[in-house]
Amino acid sequence: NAMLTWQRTGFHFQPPKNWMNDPNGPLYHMGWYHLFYQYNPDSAVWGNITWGHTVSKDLVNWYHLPFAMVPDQWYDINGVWTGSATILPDGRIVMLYTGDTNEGVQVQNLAYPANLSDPLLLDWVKYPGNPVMVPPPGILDTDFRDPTTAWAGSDGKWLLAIGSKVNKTGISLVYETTNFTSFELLDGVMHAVPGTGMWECIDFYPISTTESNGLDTSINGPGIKHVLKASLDDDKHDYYALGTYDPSSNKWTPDDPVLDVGIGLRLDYGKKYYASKTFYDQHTQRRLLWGWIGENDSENADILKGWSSVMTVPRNVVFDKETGTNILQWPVKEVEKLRSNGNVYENTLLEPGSLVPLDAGLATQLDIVATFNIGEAAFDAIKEVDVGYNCQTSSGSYDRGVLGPFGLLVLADQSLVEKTAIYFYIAKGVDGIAKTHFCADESRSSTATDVTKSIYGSSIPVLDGENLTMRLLVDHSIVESFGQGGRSVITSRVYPTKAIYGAAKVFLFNNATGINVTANVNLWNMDSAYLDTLPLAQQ
Ligand code: DQQ
Repeated sequence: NAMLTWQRTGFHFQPPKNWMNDPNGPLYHMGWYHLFYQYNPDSAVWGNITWGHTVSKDLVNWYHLPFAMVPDQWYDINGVWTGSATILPDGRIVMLYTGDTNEGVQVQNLAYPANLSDPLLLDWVKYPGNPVMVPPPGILDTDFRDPTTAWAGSDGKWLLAIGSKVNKTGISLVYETTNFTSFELLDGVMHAVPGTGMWECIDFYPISTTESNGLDTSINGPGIKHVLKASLDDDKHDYYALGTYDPSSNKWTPDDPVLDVGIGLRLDYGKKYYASKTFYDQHTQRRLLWGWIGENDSENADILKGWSSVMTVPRNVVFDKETGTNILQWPVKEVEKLRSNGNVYENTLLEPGSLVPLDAGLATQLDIVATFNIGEAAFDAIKEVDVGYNCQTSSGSYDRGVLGPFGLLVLADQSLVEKTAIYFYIAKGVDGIAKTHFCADESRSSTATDVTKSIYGSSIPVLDGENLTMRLLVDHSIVESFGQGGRSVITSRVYPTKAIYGAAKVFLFNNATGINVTANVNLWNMDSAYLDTLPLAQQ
């Protein structure tokens, strides 16, 4: 079926077939980036969880390797679940992961490469003394999972966090170890947020408030904040907050309690973005982020097409020095080498109600950067409008507001029966202060009926004098959209039936009634990345 085949991506990582979920244990070793992932070898739905393994030299082209770990021990026979890597100062690699035991208990296990001098890290040894951590008193057997990368504490001790919950309060437990075989639970919790439920896949790392390089997970001190991220099992979204970590009390405190973990900022406002994980790339001094993007189609469709889920393009994470309130996420610069046939559109005037086609050639794999300038006089004249605007409850790109929506339509067919809209929408308070929203409208992305189609997004910080700008990575059934340099990100999964192959088009649109918008666009076709087995010559 051509339509289903078309949905496979050209430059987003996917296994050759079957089910994938969380990214696991990302690391850089001897010239190779390693990514492990939750994988079902037998079908396109979750189960039999095994660690898939892939490597890349450039974060763009990926080689599929044999499984790193399979469920074959009593302590992981029901699944080799999510884990993280720690690289010790002497170069050893420690992998801690959750095992679902023969009795359905969640325990933490240790594994390590059999041969550290193998750049591909093909063989993994499970520590014979596993498990190394079992659920502590007061924690349910099914609420204890996903160890983080460890960071160095005092006196040669290592610390790591594990997500859990007590009643409906999401918590982060911290364990201490010297040898990664015996662990001690520290008193209290590093952080807890009532009402957020089970915290899966905690991610915890330092971020520099002054420099643009990433930091090794063990770094702390002046000019550093700590990001705490949890994946909320109850609502299946990833939330993060910026805060301060005090190792002496083992407490992390959010900068702003209103923007605490699970109630404040989302890592990605897409419907499907979950279980993300960063690692410190010591090779290029970057903090790189992977996220798992599930499907919005039906399980039947997944079985028919034989696969489910893709990974985001890896994103570089830095502190947003301009706002001071959020991180910035941006596709790693390596993906730009896939750009070809660049096209520039300068000062395209978009009057109210206008629609302008962009000549994008084969528009199924694209990188688009678009900047929008607003006619200032008209904008200033408008005092109060759409104060209560909210992407989720709006009619999306079809709205005709005074100051929005305007943006891009991608994966659109010529007659616009199908289209995915990424747009800005500006609201203004009585005080005349603008609040900008960055939204994705999938509601008309497909004529298929077994597909969830939503409108979502968030408000996005826009500083005085800034233009509105968005970058879109379009890749068949996925669109990653970065607003204002990555202050807010929205990943969409869409399933066009008409706007596929040569029929896929791109348009600029302005449905605002009260303003002219001038757009500047850079658009590139994206070549496909290599996503296959490792050629013999490379081994
Ligand atoms: N996926 C894993 C768990 C984790 C969940 C199991 C998050 O370890 O909590 O596949 O998606």
